[in-house]
Amino acid sequence: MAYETIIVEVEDHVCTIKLNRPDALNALNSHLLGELGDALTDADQNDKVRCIIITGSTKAFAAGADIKEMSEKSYVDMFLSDFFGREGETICRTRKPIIAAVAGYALGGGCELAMMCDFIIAADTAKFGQPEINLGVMPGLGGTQRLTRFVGKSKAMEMNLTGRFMDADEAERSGLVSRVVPAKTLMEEARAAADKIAEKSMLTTIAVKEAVNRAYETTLSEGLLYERRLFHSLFATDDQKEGMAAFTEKRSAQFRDR
Ligand code: CO8
Repeated sequence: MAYETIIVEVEDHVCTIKLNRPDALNALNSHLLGELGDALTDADQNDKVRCIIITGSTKAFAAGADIKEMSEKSYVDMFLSDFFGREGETICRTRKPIIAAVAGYALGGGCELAMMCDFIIAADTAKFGQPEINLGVMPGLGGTQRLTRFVGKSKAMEMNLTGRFMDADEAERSGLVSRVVPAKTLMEEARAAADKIAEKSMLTTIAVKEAVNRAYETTLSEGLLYERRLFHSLFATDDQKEGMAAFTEKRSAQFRDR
């Protein structure tokens, strides 16, 4: 499909989606988020794709929701259109793993988009922030909720109340990103992680993603039970037999998603 605000490439088993509004530092407007949702839905339905990477440019992953698109909207416009509600849900409904490869600014909706992905690999140039307060608004896609779960109340509160940016090292120390890599190797590192994920059984990949995400939605005892039941269910699969046989026979497993 031809897109105007993103570039989508499927190579081997990895779908890379590059946000592409360079003149606006990849600001997220309705058109871009609509295209991103379509691309994620396609990737989820494409049997060839086993992992997805979302990235931006070297200067900006995304500098937030598009302020120019929002500035003249009224409360009624925002409420009746449920502004960005559906788009956010489409991203979070994606079943295949999504890696955010972040260089430069990930601000406002950009930081929130990165947090909707399954994990974030940051370039050493990355800067995260929720500067909405400077615009007389507040986050609307998870900046007060997901950020608090990632980095704890104190840092989330400070970032949201002051608009202070967090650099890549602080983001790694605080648990916002899984690791920091030199900017020039960002895509290589993200691709290597995606290739590793692509080797696994899709059955286990999706089960792991669902179980980790469940940790944010439920109590520990319910989460542990959910995890254990999923673990038990994997013994109904050929891939469990293959994975354990391959270990015993000292060879690589050949998973078939069955
Ligand atoms: N929206 C629209 N345009 C933008 C945005 C943005 N968020 N960010 C940058 N741009 C544009 C600039 O207007 C400029 O365009 P032009 O040349 O036509 O004036 C171009 O990108 C380059 O930007 P700068 O010249 O400002 O570049 P600098 O390197 O000087 O500064 C910054 C980079 C620091 C990133 C600066 O651009 C900036 O502060 N941007 C805004 C950051 C921000 O406030 N983000 C939060 C936006 S609000 C939000 O995300 C809410 C999300 C919740 C929505 C959910 C609803 C339910």
